[in-house]
Amino acid sequence: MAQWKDTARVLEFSAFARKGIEKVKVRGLGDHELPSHNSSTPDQVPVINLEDPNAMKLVGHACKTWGVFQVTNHGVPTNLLQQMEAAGRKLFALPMQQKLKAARSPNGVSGYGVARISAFFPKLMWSEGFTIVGSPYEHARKLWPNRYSRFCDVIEEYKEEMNKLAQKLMSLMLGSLGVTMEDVKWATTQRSCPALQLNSYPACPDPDRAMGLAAHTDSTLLTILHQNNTSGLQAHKEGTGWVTVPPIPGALVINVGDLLHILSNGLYPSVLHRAMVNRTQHRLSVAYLYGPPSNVEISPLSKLTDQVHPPLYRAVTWSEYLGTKAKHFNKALSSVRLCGPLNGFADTNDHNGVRVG
Ligand SMILES: O=C(O)CCC(=O)C(=O)O
Repeated sequence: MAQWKDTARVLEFSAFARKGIEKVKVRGLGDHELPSHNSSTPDQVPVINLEDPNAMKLVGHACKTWGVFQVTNHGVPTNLLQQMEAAGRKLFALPMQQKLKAARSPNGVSGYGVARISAFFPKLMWSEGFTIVGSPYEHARKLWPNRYSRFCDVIEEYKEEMNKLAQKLMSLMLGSLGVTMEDVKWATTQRSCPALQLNSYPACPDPDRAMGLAAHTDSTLLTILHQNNTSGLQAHKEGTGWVTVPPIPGALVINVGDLLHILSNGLYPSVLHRAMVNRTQHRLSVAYLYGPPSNVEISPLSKLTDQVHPPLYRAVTWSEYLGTKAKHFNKALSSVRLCGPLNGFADTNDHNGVRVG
C-alpha cells in the first residue's frame, strides 16, 4: 500500500513536470515557505582548504558557527566527482517506467522515489531521489539489466573515497573539541553503513512557487554533498536567515548532522538546509550520509561534559534515531533531549521557530 502511494506520487510528479506548473494546481510549498530573499547577505558559508595547517581550527569554528562549510583539497579525485555526476544524470534520464522498476519498497530505504521527507509535507516537492544503502547491484540490475556494472563500480569507488574523507573530517571535528579518534572507540574499530542519496531537481517553470527539498536536518554525524554547477542549496544561519551555498567546482559541502550535534553535546549544532529549484537548469546533488555503526550508542562525549555542562541528550543508536526521525521529523532531536538548556531558550535545533514542517 505504502509503495503504491509512493509510486503514485512519483507518477504524479512526472505528470506535473511534463505538463508544466501553469496547467496544474500549484503544489509547491505554502507562502510561508517560499524562499526568503535575505540570502543576499554578506555572510558566506566558510570554504576551508583541508591542506591548510589551520584546517582543524577552521573546521571547528565553522561547525560551531554555521554547521555547514565547503572543503577544497579534500583528496577526492575530480574525475570521480564527474563520473558520479554522470552516473546520476544517466539514472534520472531513464524513462519513468524504467526507474520505477527500482522503486523503494514500502518499508525499505534503498531505491527510487520521492524525497523521503515527503511524508511530513502535504505538498509534492520538485525532485526525485535514489537512495543506495549497501550494495547498488540489486537496483542497478533492474535499471540496466545488461549494463549495470559501470554504474556499480562508480558507486563503490565513490563510497570508498567518501568514507576516507568522512574519517578525516571526523578526526578534524573531534580534534577541534580536544577529542581524539581513539577516545571514540567505534570511530577507529568499526565500519558504519552509510547511505548515498542521489537527488535530481528538474528545471521548474515557476521556481518561486515550488520547493526542491523542504527544510530539514540530516540524521547523520556528517553529510558530504556534491552538487553540480546549478545553485539551489541553502543553509539556515541564526540571525542571518537562509544563505545560498554556491557551487564551487571541485569543492564538497559538509553538513553537521543531528548525531554530531548529540555527540558534541550541542556544541556543533546540526544545520537546517533546503534545496531550491531553478527555472532553466536541471540540478543534481549526491549526498553521502555518514553515521556510526548502527548498533553503537551515541551520547555526549564524556570529555565535553561535567557538572556545569551536563549531558543534554540521552544515548541513542543510529537506527533508533532514524526511527525517531521517521516519526517526529524536526522534533526528533528535542525528543531525545534530557534536560532543558541552561539559558532557558529553545534547543538550537528547534531553529528558533523557523518552519520546517
Ligand atoms: O540537493 C541538495 O543540495 C540537498 C540535498 C539534501 O539535503 C539531502 O539529500 O538530504
